[in-house]
Amino acid sequence: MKVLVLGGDGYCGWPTSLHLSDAGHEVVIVDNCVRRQIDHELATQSLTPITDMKQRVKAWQEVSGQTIAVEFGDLLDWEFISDVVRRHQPDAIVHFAEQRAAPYSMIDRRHAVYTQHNNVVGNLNVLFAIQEFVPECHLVKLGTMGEYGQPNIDIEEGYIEIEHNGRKDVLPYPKQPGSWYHLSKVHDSHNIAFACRIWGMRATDLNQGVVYGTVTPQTERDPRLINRFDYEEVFGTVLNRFCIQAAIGHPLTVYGKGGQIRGFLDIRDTVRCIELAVENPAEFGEFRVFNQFTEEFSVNQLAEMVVEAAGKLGFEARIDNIPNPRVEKEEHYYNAKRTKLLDLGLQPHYLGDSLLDSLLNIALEYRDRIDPDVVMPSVDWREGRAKQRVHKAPAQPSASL
Ligand code: NAD
Ligand code: USQ
Repeated sequence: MKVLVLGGDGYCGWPTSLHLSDAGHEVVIVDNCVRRQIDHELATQSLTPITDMKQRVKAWQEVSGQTIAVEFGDLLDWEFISDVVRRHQPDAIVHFAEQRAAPYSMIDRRHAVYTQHNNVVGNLNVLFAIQEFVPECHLVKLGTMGEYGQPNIDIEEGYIEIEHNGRKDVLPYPKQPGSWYHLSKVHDSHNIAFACRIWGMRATDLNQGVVYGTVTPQTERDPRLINRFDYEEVFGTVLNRFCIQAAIGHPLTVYGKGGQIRGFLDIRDTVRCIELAVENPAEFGEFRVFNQFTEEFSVNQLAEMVVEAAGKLGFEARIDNIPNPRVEKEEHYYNAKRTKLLDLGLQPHYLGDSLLDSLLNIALEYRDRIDPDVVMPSVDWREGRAKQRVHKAPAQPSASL
């Protein structure tokens, strides 16, 4: 199949591009590399030394014999994205290309507006490009488990049957997102569902949990193929952060009581889930929703697992419950369904000793690249304006912001 990977230079998009290419698909990466600019804005860098896009695809061609084409450009630019879709005529479009950090969206008004503008308008352009140039194309869109929030009932996969005043219907599951970023994903989901209803488009919304790890069988094949690993307070996700904190002797930063439960998955499962969704497309007119995670953990559980794994490797890690910079439930019920990807054949990598060891070893290998000044959280959900080291303007300022 011919697959466009929007956001193919990012943390999930790069290993997915390699995985799909390795599986025999013709891959075209579309990216404006804004994530690399945001590293400059935040005065930080990936823990792992990533090479630029040109070197990455050249290295892949050398080790695999496969070509990955690259289109540099912005999804907000209609002329660009419509031209790319028209020329390539993809069978599937995998859409990762959004601003994905909840804290980034909470820095101040400009970052909130940037996030929602980038994500919602970029996604709308993709929908219109499919409708105009490739109406049979299957859209595989990355959503997030955080769209649902943490309700006091079981979370279903996208839809829930409701009985009200003696009548029943199957309706979209209620959404209670926890940041301007997570809200942008809800808006995307509504727009995609509407496009499926009015145009007969086919789409899969993958409500992904928090991803950890960095290595896949393809990225291991050459140092130039290494994937990014975010660890700082804005883009670093919790388990990756705990591993680098342990590696530099920084207390593990559990926010608040640490009873926050989330769905998690290994980056190797991310790439496999995308492959499963691409190779088993939704029906025309169907807005299909999968919950994409493999295990649930509380933040406290993860911190304790890292302390234990570090101890086995011979170094001491300790936990510090710091004031929670976010507004979120710290003790709550959580039980989310996740059967549809398993039914399609997903065989999860569960978080065990060997996986934690390998995460800690990566953190130790690159510990000299860790800047301790960007570890503690400084973006506060209650503030609504920047008061910390984060720079004043989003990476791609626009006159309208
Ligand atoms: P990332 O920031 O590493 O990658 C996103 C890529 O998209 C970057 O390379 C960036 O340059 C590109 N991009 C952003 N806006 C663009 C635009 N307007 N035009 C062209 N390119 C643009 O993020 P990631 O961690 O790889 O996440 C990918 C997707 O998966 C996101 O949509 C995110 O919401 C979702 N997701 C991620 C996680 C996670 O834990 N990382 C979990 C759940 C869902
Ligand atoms: N947390 C800590 N300490 C830390 C960092 C985080 O206790 O040092 C807590 C947070 O308060 C939160 C939980 O860990 O309760 C998860 O935070 P996170 O930063 O790992 O993940 P989150 O902000 O939810 O966002 C990430 C990705 C986002 C994706 C989302 C999936 O950045 O793109 O959508 O995970 S989900 O959480 O299922 O919505």
